[in-house]
Amino acid sequence: MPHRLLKFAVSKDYPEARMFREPSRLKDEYDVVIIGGGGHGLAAAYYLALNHGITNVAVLEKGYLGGGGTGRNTAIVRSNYLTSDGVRFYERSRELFQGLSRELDFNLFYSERGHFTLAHSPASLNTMRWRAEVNKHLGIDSELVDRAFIEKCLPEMDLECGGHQAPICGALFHPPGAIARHDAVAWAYARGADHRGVEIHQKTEVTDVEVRDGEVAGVHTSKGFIKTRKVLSAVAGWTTHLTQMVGVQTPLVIHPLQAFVTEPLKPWLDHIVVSASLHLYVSQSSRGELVTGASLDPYELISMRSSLEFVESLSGQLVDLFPRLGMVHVLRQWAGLCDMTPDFSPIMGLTPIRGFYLDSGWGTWGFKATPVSGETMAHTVAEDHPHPLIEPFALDRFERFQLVGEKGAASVGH
Ligand code: FAD
Ligand code: PYC
Repeated sequence: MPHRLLKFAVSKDYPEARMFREPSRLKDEYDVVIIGGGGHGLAAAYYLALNHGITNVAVLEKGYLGGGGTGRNTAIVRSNYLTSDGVRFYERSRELFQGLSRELDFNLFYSERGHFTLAHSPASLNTMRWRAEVNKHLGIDSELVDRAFIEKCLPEMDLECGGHQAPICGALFHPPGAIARHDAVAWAYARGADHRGVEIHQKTEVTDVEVRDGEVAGVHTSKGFIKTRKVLSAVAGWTTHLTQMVGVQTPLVIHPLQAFVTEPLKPWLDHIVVSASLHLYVSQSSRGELVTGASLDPYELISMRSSLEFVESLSGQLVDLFPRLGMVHVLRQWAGLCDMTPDFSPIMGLTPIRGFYLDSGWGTWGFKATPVSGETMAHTVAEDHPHPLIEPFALDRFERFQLVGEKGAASVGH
């Protein structure tokens, strides 16, 4: 054991520094209140302080930091989307992710693995080709690959899928596709925001938002009323609760999404593999666990219960693709809430209530957007004007029929 670690273990003279302060009470008033201590809310707080010098900010979290989707996702980061608006947005996030461990002085275990989206039919190969062309046009490393290439990179995979599914005929390959340590992203942004003066209040629930004459006047919380003229809602799967409080209508529907991890194995799967036809994706974490999931539970529900049916069906599909996994044990499973939009793109920016800003519609795709959503929402709140990168994601696009269709690029088939 290293000497320094031993010193920490046995001596009271070297207490572990706390990640961030635990403020004892709420102030009467803040310049900005951020609802939700997930990655998005904390990143927005960090960039408000860093880029705009706004530090009289409170992040209010009803549970614990990262206890929502941020600590429940499968940590895939990529920018191989289908629309130019989507590609530009997620690519900015990927760029920020690349330098984030250094910037926040916190090891986020960001690991570039290469991301395969498998095609099992000529039709899905066509979608992959379309994505590859859009991606390449915008300077993203992304290309169509054939069976020989896939076999070379993924020798353990059965391209015939055990004869139970249509064979794999090609794939979209995105070399910069990466994974990261999801909850560390929340902690690192929290620490960065705290160091710059932002207050983070856990176990503090927002129970109502006070609106007077169409403008935000404050928030009611489980610990009392706070005055503020700017509220950022960054609550992902709970967004419909918040929008009901202020009377803003959105097309969001909430579905559970489940995942499981296996016992840890020696490293053998370098890449991230997604099959829309098999409704599954899998990667191997730095701890050796296989992290895997499927498509959404097919019903609207605000519940984070997981089911045996999910593990049974996903395991079967996984073994079709990787027969050796038949002997591997499942370690744990869980579910999270996904605020789904009709076009599989987020809803970000201003709302009809002055001073009420939305960072929502993160569905199954929001972890990778954590840095860019923080950066662009901080700009939007500070300037009271949408950042150019999020203009396409405005709430009123549904009235203007200007959807940003990303269904064909959103993780597994839904
Ligand atoms: P959250 O992390 O959910 O944070 C919202 C917070 O708000 C919560 O902590 C909640 O407690 C708090 N809150 C709610 N209401 C209130 C209130 N009234 N007062 C105070 N606090 C409140 N995305 C990817 O990009 N890649 C993936 O690989 C991926 N995999 C996923 C796998 C699963 C199983 C799931 C469920 C999701 C996955 N996602 C993925 C999506 C991703 O997890 C989310 O989009 C993302 O985490 C949203 O982050 P957030 O900070 O906006 O919200
Ligand atoms: O957005 O890449 C993604 C993803 C994978 C699994 C869930 N979301």
